[in-house]
Amino acid sequence: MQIKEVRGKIIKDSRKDETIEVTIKTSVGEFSSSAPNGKSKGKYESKPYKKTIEGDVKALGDLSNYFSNEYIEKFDDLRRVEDIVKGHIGANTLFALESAVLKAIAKEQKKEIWQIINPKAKKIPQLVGNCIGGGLHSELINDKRPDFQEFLLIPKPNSAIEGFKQNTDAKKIAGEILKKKDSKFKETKNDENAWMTSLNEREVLDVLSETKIPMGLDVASSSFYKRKKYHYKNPMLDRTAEEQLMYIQNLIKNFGLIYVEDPFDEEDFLSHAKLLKNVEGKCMIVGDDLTVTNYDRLKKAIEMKAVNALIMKPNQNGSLVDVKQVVELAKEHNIKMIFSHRSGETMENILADLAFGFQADFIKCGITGDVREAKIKRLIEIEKSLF
Ligand code: 2PG
Ligand code: MG
Repeated sequence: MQIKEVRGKIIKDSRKDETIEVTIKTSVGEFSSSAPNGKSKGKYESKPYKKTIEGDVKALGDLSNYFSNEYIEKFDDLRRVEDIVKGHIGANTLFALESAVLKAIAKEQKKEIWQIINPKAKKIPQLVGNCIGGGLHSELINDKRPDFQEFLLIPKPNSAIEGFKQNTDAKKIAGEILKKKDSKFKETKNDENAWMTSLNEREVLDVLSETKIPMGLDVASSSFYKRKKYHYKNPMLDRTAEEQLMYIQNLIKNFGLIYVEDPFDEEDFLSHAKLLKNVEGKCMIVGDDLTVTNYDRLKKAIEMKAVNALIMKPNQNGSLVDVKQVVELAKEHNIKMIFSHRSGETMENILADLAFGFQADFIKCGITGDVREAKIKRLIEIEKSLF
């Protein structure tokens, strides 16, 4: 397959922020892909654009003719695309470009995208669904919201289709309970289509417990960590790292949590390690802002025994070649992998192929809403094609 032309276009994501869509014209047709946008971003993520989104669109146009001599037929050939564009564009643009290239390779080979990554993939990742939200993704309701960003449901059914059903049913139930318990509840949804509430984190966990589905948290704690303290607003109190450790440990025990993402600030590998030591075997301690889909950050987290699970957000890095290396490192060290959406999403559904192709343990992509369901539906389609 040869790339004859590359162009970028500015589109809007689900939050109405600008993002990039890349289209390539190839010997086997035209293919487009778009990148999502984060809001609670890790400090160490790659920059989404070299300088500006307009600058990246222009750079793609300028480089458009440079691809025509390359013959691209397998995943590792993405390296040759990177030789041409790296240094000229940012992570969002690179991710969208490489995704479009994977679509073209799959088309030429009459295969699915996941087969280009691993034709022997078998295991369907388990769903992680954001049911109730707080933090940076949610508005204040009567001046209140939970300080934690995401309250997650992690059903353990035999199939993606059944997991999706369990999550959507449970989300409805959670909405009914919120209506009774939260006098300010207005049935509004946040950036990721999760319920918004004025309740605090323990009250929300009480609500979710009633669904009987295993629960998790994305604390996204870097977003409320300043001057060595975690500043809670609901209720108003500050916790030191030591107090945060005890608190999170108590929540894991009392609510039987099986998953906690970013419980400590993105610089604090040591507190993660202390927590993991105490809950190992019971709970996944998940790096997101801590590890930012970056090989060196994951290596450090492994050396310090800071995490036993890892968020993989391809656009935190940009390069799918690097993503593959991070996947291999995680597998080598038995680190569970969660491929994840961003809070600002598009209808792009390649996340499901990446999660399945790389044989992730989980896929985190919300529960309802068109941009979230696009990924789940693609996963269900893959599942059906296996039988
Ligand atoms: C997260 C993500 C997705 P954002 O923190 O895990 O839920 O949020 O895309 O805003 O970084
Ligand atoms: Mg996160």
